[in-house]
Amino acid sequence: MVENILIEKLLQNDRRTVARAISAVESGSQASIELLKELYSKVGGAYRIGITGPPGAGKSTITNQLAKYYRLRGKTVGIIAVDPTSPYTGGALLGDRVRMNEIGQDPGVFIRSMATRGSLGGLSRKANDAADILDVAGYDFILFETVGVGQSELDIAQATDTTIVVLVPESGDSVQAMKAGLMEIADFFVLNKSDRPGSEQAVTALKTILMMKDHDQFSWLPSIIKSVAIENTGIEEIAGEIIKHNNYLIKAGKFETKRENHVRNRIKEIVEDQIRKKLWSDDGEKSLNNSLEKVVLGNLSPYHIAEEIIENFRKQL
Ligand SMILES: Nc1nc2c(ncn2[C@@H]2O[C@H](COP(=O)(O)OP(=O)(O)O)[C@@H](O)[C@H]2O)c(=O)[nH]1
Ligand SMILES: [Mg+2]
Repeated sequence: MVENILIEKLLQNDRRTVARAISAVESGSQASIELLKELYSKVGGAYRIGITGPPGAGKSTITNQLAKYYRLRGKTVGIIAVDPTSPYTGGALLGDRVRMNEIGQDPGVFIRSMATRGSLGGLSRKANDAADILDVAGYDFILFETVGVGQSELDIAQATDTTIVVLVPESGDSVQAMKAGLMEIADFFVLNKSDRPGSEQAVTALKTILMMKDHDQFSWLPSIIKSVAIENTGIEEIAGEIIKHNNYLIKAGKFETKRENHVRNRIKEIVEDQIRKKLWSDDGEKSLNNSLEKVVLGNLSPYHIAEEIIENFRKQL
């Protein structure tokens, strides 16, 4: 049983409790799993937005501006930055401390950075668990900033209600994005740094690629919004497009199915994580080491050993 007082404090958005709960879910402790189980009936109020794209495209700047935009309208914002180079440290945006401090010290904003390096998988589980904590604490919007490289980062950005892909006018950016799988996950695009030359050409190139995708009159066609995030230009349009996309999901009856799909993926991930953990516990590693000799001596193939390990694991269950 999880202490009621802890849940009470989370529901009241007690900052220290929220921070501690997020650290706990990051560790993946059994206690945190019990907490997440108990909280789940209260999850679902927050609108989740993924902001992804290549390094340096302006994701942090857009996240920052969008958070300020929502704050000015009385909404609260949780930010989960899954970006090793993300300049949110201690609630401050490096090189831009003043601006970030404004939102970093705002009690209506909660910023959490998550390390990607050195984390032994489970990144997407951790990000989603942390978002559940923020959701229960009552944040209206949860913004996930992730670099659009690497499968788990794409997974995180996609496991949201609306996914925004941020690109810049540099030639070939949209081709790179296509290769990185960003085209498939975008609900809409933001062409940031539109103060730079080539932004019109970049929009045209992007449109051409988008029109090549299968679509009919019922499809949601991702639009392209130009922004200059450092000047706060285009932020209102981004917020507007998020609402438009949300309305589309609801009208088309896709909102619930989208969330159901995310839950399905999450369950799979939890099951796989836990099986992997159990499988390669001390005993699993030991029996693998013992069996290796048989492969080295040439008696058995890796497939033989794998079958043996699976059979032993099955017996343990
Ligand atoms: N010229 C220009 N620079 C920008 C714009 N938006 C962000 N930047 C700058 O681009 C750099 C990278 O931005 P950041 O938000 O950290 O990118 P991220 O790596 O995608 O999170 C920073 O120096 C920003 O100040 C923009 O619209 N125009
Ligand atoms: Mg960043």
